[in-house]
Amino acid sequence: MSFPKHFLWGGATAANQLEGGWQEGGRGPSIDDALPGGKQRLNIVADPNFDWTIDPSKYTYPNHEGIDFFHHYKQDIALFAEMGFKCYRFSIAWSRLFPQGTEENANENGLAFYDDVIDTCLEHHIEPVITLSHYELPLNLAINFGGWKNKELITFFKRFADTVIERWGNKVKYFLTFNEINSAAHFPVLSQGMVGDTPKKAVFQAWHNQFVASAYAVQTARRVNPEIQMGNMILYATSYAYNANPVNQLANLQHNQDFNFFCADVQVRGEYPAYTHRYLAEFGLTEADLDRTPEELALLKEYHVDFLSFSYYMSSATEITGETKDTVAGNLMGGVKNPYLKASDWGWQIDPTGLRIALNELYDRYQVPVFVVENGLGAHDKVEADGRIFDSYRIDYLREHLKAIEGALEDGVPVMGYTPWGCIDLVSASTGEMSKRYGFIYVDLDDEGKGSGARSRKESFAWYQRVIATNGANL
Ligand code: BGP
Repeated sequence: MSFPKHFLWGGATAANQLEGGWQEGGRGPSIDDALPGGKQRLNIVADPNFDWTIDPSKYTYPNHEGIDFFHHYKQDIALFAEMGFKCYRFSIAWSRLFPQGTEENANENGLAFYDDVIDTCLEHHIEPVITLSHYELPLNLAINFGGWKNKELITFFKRFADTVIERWGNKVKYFLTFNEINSAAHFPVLSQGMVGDTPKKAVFQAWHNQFVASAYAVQTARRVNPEIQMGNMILYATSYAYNANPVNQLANLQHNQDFNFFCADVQVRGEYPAYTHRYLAEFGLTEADLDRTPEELALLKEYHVDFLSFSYYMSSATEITGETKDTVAGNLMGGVKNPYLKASDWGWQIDPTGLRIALNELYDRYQVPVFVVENGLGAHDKVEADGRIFDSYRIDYLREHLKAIEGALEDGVPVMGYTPWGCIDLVSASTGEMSKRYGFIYVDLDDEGKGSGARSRKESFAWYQRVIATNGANL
């Protein structure tokens, strides 16, 4: 079966990882500006002494400088158009519109920037797909409000989301509320703005507050323009039981409930799943430990999302019986090593078949359209003496994952589109490195921010251009 006629081919980025211009146009600092780059980046999750003060003099490249999209967006969007993008997924930096997160009115300079980004997309017939919040809470809301565990953030987010949807909801049809909302199970710092040894109770409360905030955004979209399609966004890593031992099968089922499904169950179905009490109990908590009002629960029920979007990079395996000690070095979610899979240079296990399984599992469970809004291979690219970049490994990775999507379409899953991650090289979320590259477009910057910043087309650029031009017939 071929890809549907209006399949949304495109690419995905996030403001904090590419925009730069971090002190321009009245933008305030976000949590990402204060995070260290390099290997220690996510270790701060467990560091109770992490010094999270607003001190721009100590910010190190590259989190806040990105690839300077702020000054190159016209050129970059033109390159996306040259590849034939039908859509472009990007995020709005909350602190560009509300520098401290608490202001009553949005910053006009920030609005003007996104006016132009959106109009530039539309001039190129590229449909914007906007992520409202992608790992860049205004720093003030983390330091002085304690991040998402604080219910006041619902009000601040509502103001931000209302501003975005009211301003652009007649030009933009697709919005996602929170990027990889479930990733807080592992990294509450990025998606919930909470550092130190975060108690699980805070993570669950923060999730609840984000669910409510997300439902408010859906409510606003319904009011502004009924044509708008609202999506949630989860990190999905297909998970297998390591073997046929029923104990491992049960552990895997519960892992899937807790990690892959919990947030989506609330955001798509509109209510907490039956296993919530079991999940909470794993951490010594009960449902009474959460502050959830009847009005909030009614809001979740009424304003659930229209479609489900997810990132897919890897699969994992569950084994609790101690039959193997082989863990996967670097796999983002840990787990044991799957002997049937190879891994990327960062240890992420590559599994295209797992994407077909993911699409089926998600559609079977939710019965709403699904959108693959991130996928890709982080790799070290080599620039040849003549400036060319041969990234056949990236083409192979993407081709196999597209075949998996084709398979899922054959299975009857309504897949809306495909936006590979980091369609232009940008800063890595987990490591803060520039040298972990995903793009079709190379950006001449290294891990210290040295380089010309010039853009060039990799081998994969022409490949993806052909894929889109043939609507996936020629992979
Ligand atoms: C997802 C995030 C992105 C992104 C991507 C690749 O988890 O939504 O922001 O960066 O993963 O991860 P990394 O940059 O760590 O390689």
